[in-house]
Amino acid sequence: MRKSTVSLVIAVLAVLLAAPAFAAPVSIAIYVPGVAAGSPLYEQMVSGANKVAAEFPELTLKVVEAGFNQAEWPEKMMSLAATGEYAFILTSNPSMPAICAEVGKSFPKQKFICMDGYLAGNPQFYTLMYNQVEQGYMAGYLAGLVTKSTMKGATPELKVGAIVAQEYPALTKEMIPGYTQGFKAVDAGITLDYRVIGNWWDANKGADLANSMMDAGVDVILSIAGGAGQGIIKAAQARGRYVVYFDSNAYAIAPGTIVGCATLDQERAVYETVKKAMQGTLAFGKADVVNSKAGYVDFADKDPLYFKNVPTSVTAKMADVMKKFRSGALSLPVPPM
Ligand code: RBF
Repeated sequence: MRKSTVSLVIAVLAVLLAAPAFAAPVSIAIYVPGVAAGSPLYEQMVSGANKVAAEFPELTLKVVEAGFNQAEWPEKMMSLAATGEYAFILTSNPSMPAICAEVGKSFPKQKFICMDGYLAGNPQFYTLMYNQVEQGYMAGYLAGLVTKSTMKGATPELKVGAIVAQEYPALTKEMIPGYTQGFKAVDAGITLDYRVIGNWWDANKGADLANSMMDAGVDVILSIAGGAGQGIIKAAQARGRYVVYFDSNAYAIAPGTIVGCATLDQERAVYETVKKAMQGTLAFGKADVVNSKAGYVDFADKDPLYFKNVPTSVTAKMADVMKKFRSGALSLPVPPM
């Protein structure tokens, strides 16, 4: 072979070997504790991981929906880990680190990525938690402004609502105290009507609770209820009252009814985290907490369905608060969990 041919062959081989298509296959399981549809953080988890898969041809994703029976979650997680097929198991919600840690004892080589959860110092784990005191405050401040406003659906009573699916520490120690701090910052005389559905799927019960609150004069309701939130939104829509939504930008579901969305950028967090895992640079053992200054906790105020349906008397005051959150001039501590 001529020397030039040899160097050509070497060059071609080098390119082929470096090409990502030749990298060893990697599988990641996405364990959805519930169902993805209608649960904003789960939908964002799947879409964030899909974005990484689009960049890494060697990556295969398997989505497993564990359903609403929480008693079955540990066993379902156990069978997933037992396959030994997944380089990483990705999941999301504050109850998952404890469940995975138990399973992880039986499978010490299994790595877990738990979004929307917290567990520090376990080398099998990377976790990322959002500052939901800040998220709650944003929702509460908006709700406070709405209940005091001259908006068509605003009642004379200074009462705001919150309907939640289930109680857990991130909700009772972060979200609800943040929400309360937010509406109290508008007017200390505003009171909270707070109800618990008992599950993440019963839209009828969500609607019943919303109606009973509205009968009592509540004009704006924070919904943290996954799929059951659809019932809350429909009930508010039917009576011309308002909903503040959590986690995703959802104005389009009910324009004019959903008057604010306090968002988490879980899609970005998952994208960045899974990409690092693929590149071998994810810091296992670490537990990150991200806030609004870093852009992971935010309020969706650039959507025309917000600023066209909510009067400037409200949006202007909300904008002042958001300016402070985004610059870091206002930041709220997360209590120990
Ligand atoms: N959020 C959902 O949107 N859908 C769910 O099915 C759901 N299930 C949950 C189950 C448990 C045990 C816990 C602790 C949280 C769950 N979440 C669910 C809530 C979610 O993780 C997050 O806290 C809220 O969406 C507020 O950001």
